[in-house]
Amino acid sequence: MKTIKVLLSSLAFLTAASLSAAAATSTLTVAMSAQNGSGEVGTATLTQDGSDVKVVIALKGGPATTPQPAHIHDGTCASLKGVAYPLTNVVGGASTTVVKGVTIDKLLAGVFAINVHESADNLGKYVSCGNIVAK
Ligand SMILES: [Cu+2]
Repeated sequence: MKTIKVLLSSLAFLTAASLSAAAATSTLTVAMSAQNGSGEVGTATLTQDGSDVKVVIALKGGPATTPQPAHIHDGTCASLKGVAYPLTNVVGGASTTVVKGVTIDKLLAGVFAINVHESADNLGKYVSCGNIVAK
C-alpha cells in the first residue's frame, strides 16, 4: 500500500514538472511589416537560450549597406514607447543579438514591439515593425 502511494505521488510530481516545462516558449516568430513606404518586410525570430533570448532579424527590401538601428521597444507598433532592449543594427537586412537575462514568456507577458529605423541619421523614420505577440 505504501509503495502505491509513493508511486502515485511520483507520478503527480512528474506530470507537474512536464507541464511546466511544456509551458515555456522556446521560439517565436514575429512578422515584421513595412512602415512609411519602406517596403522592408520579413521576420524576427526569437529563440530562448538558457536565460537569454537570441533575436534574429531578416528583412527584404532595405538598403544593402546602410546600418539601420533596431530595438525592442515598450508599446506596440501603433504606439511605440521607449527602448526596452537595444538590438544590433540591421545591415543588408540581417541582425543577430543575444538579449541577456530575459525570457520569451516575459516579453509575451508584457507589451513589446521590435522596430527598425531608417538610419542613425534618421531615427525618426520607422521602416519596419512587428508586435511581440503569441501566434
Ligand atoms: Cu527603436
